[in-house]
Amino acid sequence: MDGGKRVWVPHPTDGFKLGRIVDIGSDTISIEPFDAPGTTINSLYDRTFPAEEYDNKECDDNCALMYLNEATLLHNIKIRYMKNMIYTFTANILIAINPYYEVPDLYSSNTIKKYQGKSLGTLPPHVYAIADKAFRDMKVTKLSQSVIVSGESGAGKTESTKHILKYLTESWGTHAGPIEQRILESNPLLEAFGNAKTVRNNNSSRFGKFVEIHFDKKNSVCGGFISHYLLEKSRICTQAKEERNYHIFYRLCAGAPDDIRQKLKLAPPDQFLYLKRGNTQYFCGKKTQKNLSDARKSQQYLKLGSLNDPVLDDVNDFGVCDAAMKHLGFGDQERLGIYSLVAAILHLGNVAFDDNSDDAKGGCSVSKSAEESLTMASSLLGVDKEELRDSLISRVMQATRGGMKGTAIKVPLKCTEAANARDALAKAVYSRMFDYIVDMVNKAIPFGDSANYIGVLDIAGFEYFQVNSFEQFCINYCNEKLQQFFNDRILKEEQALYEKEGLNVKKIEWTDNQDCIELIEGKSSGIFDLLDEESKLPTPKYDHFTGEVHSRNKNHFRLSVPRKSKLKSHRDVRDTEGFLIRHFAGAVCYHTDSKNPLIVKLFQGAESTAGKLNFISVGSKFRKQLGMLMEKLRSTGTNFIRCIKPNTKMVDHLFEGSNILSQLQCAGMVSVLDLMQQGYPSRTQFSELYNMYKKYLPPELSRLDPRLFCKSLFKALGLDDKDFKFGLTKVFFRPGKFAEFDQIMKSDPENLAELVKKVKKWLL
Ligand code: AD9
Ligand code: MG
Repeated sequence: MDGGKRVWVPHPTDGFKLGRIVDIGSDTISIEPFDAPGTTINSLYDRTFPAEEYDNKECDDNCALMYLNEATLLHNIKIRYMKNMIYTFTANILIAINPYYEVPDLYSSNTIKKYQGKSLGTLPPHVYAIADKAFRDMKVTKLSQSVIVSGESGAGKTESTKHILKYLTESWGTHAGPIEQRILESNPLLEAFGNAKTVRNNNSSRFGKFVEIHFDKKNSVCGGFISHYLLEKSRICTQAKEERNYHIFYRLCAGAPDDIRQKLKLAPPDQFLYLKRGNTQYFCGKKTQKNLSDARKSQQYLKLGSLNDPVLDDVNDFGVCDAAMKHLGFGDQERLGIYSLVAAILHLGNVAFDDNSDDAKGGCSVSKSAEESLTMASSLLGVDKEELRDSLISRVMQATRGGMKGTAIKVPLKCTEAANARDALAKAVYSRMFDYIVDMVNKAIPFGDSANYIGVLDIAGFEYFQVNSFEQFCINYCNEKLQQFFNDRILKEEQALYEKEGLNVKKIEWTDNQDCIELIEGKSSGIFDLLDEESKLPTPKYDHFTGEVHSRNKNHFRLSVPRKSKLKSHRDVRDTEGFLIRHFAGAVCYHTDSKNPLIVKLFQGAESTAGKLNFISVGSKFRKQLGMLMEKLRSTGTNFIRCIKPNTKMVDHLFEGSNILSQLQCAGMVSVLDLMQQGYPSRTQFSELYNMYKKYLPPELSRLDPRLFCKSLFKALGLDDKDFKFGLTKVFFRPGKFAEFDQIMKSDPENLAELVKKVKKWLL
């Protein structure tokens, strides 16, 4: 770091700002930013990064940069993004920025053809390049492959996943044969039931999925299979402000044919309580006062429910979803059955209760005005109306006498308890229906003689909100596991490769998150086990559970008491309202208080068998599912795609640097660069290098053995020994050095002739 040198310094919104060093202090460096001459910024040494020589130079692979650091990474993807190059490699990892518009010709059939059979790096970075690599690796190694697509909500995971599936099925299917068609058609169907409009994404997936495309011995598509994870259940009953329930509800209300509409007593969305918790007004268009009143006047309900997003067309989308179901073999009766359940949930949501204040027994009853809703709900669910009423307003308790089970007695419920019971029923019905639909889709996709598969994982990234509950806890736990897997595969394997090739590079450290995973899934004092233990107590309590989490994990680096409720004394653990976990991507406070009870969520997973409550917690189920998924991932070759959301406005060509930087940090990209900066990020097989350049050289030199050829070439070029290392099968370059070498090789013929002479001389 010398005076006058171009450097990047941290900037609150852009991420980094470019400037020139004007003074070097003992703790900080003073920089004069290029866009504000005459001013200076003081920056810490370890947050100031050397900049590339030219502002507008960009490269396909971040590893080819002269300086590998978070600032040059951010800058490289920025200039590429602004030129519509949304994909960039970092070695084999693909970074994909959501363009928020259709980039011309990016996904055409011609483009698909172009990428078939091409080695990574020979064509511009693309999601197809990763799909093709997975396919080629599967073919060569006979090992199943997975593609892990990650990123925050709206970053483009689901779109990337669809492009991979299309690439694979279009390239190696039987050309729009029934298998491929069904695999692709499962998307609109699952999205109708599992996606919703949120403030972050108009089509946000509220479940995770792992889609496998199976190939036979001849490497043709022969089947598919979908596993799904963690459907968000809270959305079925309430939505945050400006958010919607699952698409299917609005689509059914808006697009169902008249006979179905009458049979199911469907009404405009604003007549159903479950559909309007997040919204005050339903209409299309800008939210001006005039529009609001016009919408109310015209009573355009069928287009309603799309909030201020004119892109969503519920009428049309109902047709698309219905057609997808038909193609997947859902008959008229099956489809009607599913729509009936959807409508049943809507009517159930309108069942309101009144407290029986004058009744000595207490309890509540279904409001008079809600009788019709109860009738519709029970008839569509196919249960007796009185039985449904009973199950909502009372619960059955087994009395015990002297340790023996006595008779069952009915305990009346209060209004709020009855409403909870109603919501729990709605969620249980919906989530089971979702399971059923995925099962049906899997049955509809043939599954021939599979030799291997390529699986694509599209699962929510690390997230935190103002209030974080069990759903965020599970998602973030999953992301901890995936991060560890990423570290294992990329960082450990990189070092293992150096070792295998005998490079003698010193060990590089990275932050291991095993301790955080242990805190969550560890035996007996881990949070999941404590949750299960709590559920087995006669009267589980959220505050007792929270207290246990803290007292059983005292002084754990990853765990704290949320600041608001710092304990007055160490014995006073009961005061806590939750816990704070330091995840790899940031600290998140999970609430376990009564407004957002972890325990209540736990009991949603309770299954009643033979009169006995048998608690299979949502947590245990997810933990088991995730364990199986990790097992699968470990047994496959892996490819990573890191999706980046460019801005929170969801518009094209707007690069919010600081937000993007933190996404790159969360995705582990910065640690990868640190590793690469200390190591040898560019590498090629001797034979590949030889093939690449032999055409520039005369026959007597191209006859050499590839390793000798490379050695003599490097000597002749006078490359600095520090810039490269010869391994057993590959030559490795320090950051930026391969590009320099390539430039020399491809420079003018006179140079080359001179070079040939030198190589010959060196060989003699
Ligand atoms: V969530 O976690 O499910 O909320 P995703 O899946 O990461 O999220 P999604 O793929 O749904 O995001 O992308 C959000 C929107 O961005 C899409 O609906 C498109 O409008 C837009 N998008 C994403 N990728 C592309 C793309 N490659 N080209 C054009 C895109 N538009
Ligand atoms: Mg998605």
